[in-house]
Amino acid sequence: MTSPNHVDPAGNSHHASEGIANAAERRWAIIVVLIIGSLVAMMVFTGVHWASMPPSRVETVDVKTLHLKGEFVENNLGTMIEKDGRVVVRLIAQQYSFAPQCIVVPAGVSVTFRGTSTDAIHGFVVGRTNANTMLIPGFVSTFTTSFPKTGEQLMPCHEYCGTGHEAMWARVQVIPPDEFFAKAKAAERLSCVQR
Ligand SMILES: [Cu+2]
Repeated sequence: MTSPNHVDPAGNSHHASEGIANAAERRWAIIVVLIIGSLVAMMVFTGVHWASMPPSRVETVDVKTLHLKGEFVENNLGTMIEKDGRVVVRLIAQQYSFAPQCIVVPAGVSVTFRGTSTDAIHGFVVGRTNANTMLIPGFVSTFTTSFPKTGEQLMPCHEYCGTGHEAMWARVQVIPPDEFFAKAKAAERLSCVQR
């Protein structure tokens, strides 16, 4: 049964409730504009401050011939010193391991990582450092960082890639730069030492 009072005898309450609704709508509109404004401000700040850009320069690589020719053949993986003196680590992720399984890098020196995947989307993070990227089949992921402290770090896959995902990890040995460059003189490719 409907209430007999649904029409206000004074005729004013309709206007009053409309006023309350308008005020609430205006309040929420202001809150939404403030949220959007702060998100845009954050985007502008991070874009300018960290010089982050849209990924317009996308490097691609042919998954089918990855192991046969080019940059990511087996004997080109690992840490190397390029002709221009840069320290470059090349690695491949596949279900469910990294190649190489152990990476050696010098402490306090810029190191460029270049990696890709042969199958699913993988990723890695090195210990508690900011070395962190995704590895996507067909694309080359690259970043440059440096490791201030020596020691061994775990490098787990951090993108769920299948049933063996939790067992997918490698190690990163950060060694003193003089030790690193002495090793580098003796060999083309640097491998981890058993400690
Ligand atoms: Cu993985």
